[in-house]
Amino acid sequence: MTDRAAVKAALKTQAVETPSWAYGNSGTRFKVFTQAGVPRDPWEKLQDAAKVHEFTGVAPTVALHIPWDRVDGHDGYAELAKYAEERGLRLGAINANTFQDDDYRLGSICHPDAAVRRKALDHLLECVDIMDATGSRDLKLWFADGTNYPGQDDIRERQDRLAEGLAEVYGRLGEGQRMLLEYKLFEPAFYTTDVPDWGTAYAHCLKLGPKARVVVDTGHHAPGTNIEFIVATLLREGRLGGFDFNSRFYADDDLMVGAADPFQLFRIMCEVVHGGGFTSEVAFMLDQCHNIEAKIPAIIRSVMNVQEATAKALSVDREALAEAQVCGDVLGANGVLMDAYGTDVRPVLREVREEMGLDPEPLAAYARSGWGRRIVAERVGGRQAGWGA
Ligand code: AOS
Ligand code: ZN
Ligand code: ZN
Repeated sequence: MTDRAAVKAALKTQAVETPSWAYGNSGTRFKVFTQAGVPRDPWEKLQDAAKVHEFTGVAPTVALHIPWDRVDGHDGYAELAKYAEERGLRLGAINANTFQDDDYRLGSICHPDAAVRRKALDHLLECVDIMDATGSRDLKLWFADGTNYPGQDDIRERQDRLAEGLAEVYGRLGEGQRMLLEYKLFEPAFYTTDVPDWGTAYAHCLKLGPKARVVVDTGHHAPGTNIEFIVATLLREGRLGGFDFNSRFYADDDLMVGAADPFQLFRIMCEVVHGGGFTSEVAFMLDQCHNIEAKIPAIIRSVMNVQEATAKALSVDREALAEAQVCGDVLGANGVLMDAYGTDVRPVLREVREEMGLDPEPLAAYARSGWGRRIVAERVGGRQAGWGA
């Protein structure tokens, strides 16, 4: 049997990092459906993120994206960090962007032109400078680098350029800072992606050193991939840096995590809990684009979905499971896991929220707060909220 008090205690330690870009307008390459009241700058993004944390109690950090969240110089980022702290938040991972400049048409740190590689590396080094100012632990690197046609570039030489660039940035990391390397099977490159899978990311991290870890974005695999196997293996090797949680039906859809396949999310969290990954060493980040749904409630829903999968994973009767596994009791072992998955954990999560001094129903509480109406009135009404509001 599992200890209810222990499950609740663990749930109270949970921390889910929300991404700044999930609060703003975003969409697909076909259309961005803009929404009234979305943040106009990083300061307003933090105002909205503070609401997610206020009503969930487990979303204390916000990932930034450079240049989307660029502010003026070192002092500006220190001001942003202070603004976050005044709202009960901390700034989280710094996400680099080497995929939107025209110069990056043929890649960034894997580009055949050394001058373009230099430009990309200088941006990555700037992101580490920003981490110094914000106190962030993690530099998150996702490279759109790749090729669209056989013969376009040398696959091996691109790996050499990647290794050389990562090594330079790794050497810049300060005490307590980490590099999180994120892989993605395809998109926007369609023939080769220079960091396409967990094996490539893992191999580069091994060469770099202990500060380099892998990020598992749950939308970045071929359909049917056993993601929990990757999670178990990276945890076992001490190289799981974190997650970019979202869900997908077909590709990197960036939908609300748990919305497409809650059973897969449960299986992933089972390996996290079983592998000792339910600690601050693993960053539980969201990476989502809420194109048609209201943003703040969608992020609250995502956080709640991660909590529910975690609560179910914590409810697995590990003794009974191990016993059944050792005996080769296939149905018995599967039954133990399915019993946990079938457990309605909403009551225990309501208790946890009440014990944390929160409303047991975050979405209803947020709706009653009127924040959604207020930001439309304030931000659409033209008052430049900006920082210090
Ligand atoms: C892109 O598909 C990746 O998921 C990135 O992690 C993410 O979208 C990006 O970091 C946002 O800047
Ligand atoms: Zn991602
Ligand atoms: Zn993605």
